[in-house]
Amino acid sequence: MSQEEELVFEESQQGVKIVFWGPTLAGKTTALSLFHAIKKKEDPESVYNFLKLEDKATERTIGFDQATFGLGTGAGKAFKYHLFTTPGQDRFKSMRKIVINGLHGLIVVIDSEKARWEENRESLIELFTILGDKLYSREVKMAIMLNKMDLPAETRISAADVGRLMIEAGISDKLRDTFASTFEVSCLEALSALKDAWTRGEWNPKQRPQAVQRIIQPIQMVIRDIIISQLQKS
Ligand SMILES: Nc1nc2c(ncn2[C@@H]2O[C@H](COP(=O)(O)OP(=O)(O)OP(=O)(O)O)[C@@H](O)[C@H]2O)c(=O)[nH]1
Ligand SMILES: [Mg+2]
Repeated sequence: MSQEEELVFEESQQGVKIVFWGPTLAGKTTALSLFHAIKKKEDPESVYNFLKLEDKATERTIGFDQATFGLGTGAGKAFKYHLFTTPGQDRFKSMRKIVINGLHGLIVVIDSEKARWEENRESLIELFTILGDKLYSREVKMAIMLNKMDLPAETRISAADVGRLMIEAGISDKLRDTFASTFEVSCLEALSALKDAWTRGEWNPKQRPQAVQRIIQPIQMVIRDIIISQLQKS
């Protein structure tokens, strides 16, 4: 990490931290970029920074992506939350361990493409190796994003298959049923809906296109769950 990255990283350890986890090419950076673009459009004052560290040739994350947002109004936006993505490629295992450290929330991104079953399984095994029983403790607020639902049905898995994936990774299916809801999403469709609406000059935060809303929902749910749990503690 460069000095600047280390500084960003250290500062973000002080706020609420939510991490996107999943295999390479699952869509973590795309999901965070979408969330960032929407916040910037709807409430630019709530957006603090967005750092993307990717290999320009392959567009894969080579460090982590990090975006900071504020909640509330005016000076009250002092409550900050930081969204991170982990780099999914094999060679960044140690970086993933650093990024996930101290998290309050987790968005598990699963690539719905059938051919990526093994990568999804390995990514879940690694997550469980790092977090252990913390995964079930409700201490970490969690949502599962099953991405790329735009793929033809015969080439992708559905939310119903996520339980089997969990079990094959040695994680209890309870994680899906009790601890974290599964959201079927398509970042690609969300991106296209966003572009269409912006080209037409139409945007109403209360009536976001469905595909966009599906991306926002799990992230907002995790943020809300963290805030509720912090309020209950104080
Ligand atoms: N078909 C389809 N492709 C998608 C979708 N979301 C992302 N992609 C594509 O998948 C590729 C990888 O997306 P990224 O967001 O960079 O993946 P990542 O999980 O951040 O990957 P790493 O940084 O390597 O861990 C890109 O080419 C995206 O355009 C989706 O919903 N559907
Ligand atoms: Mg990435």
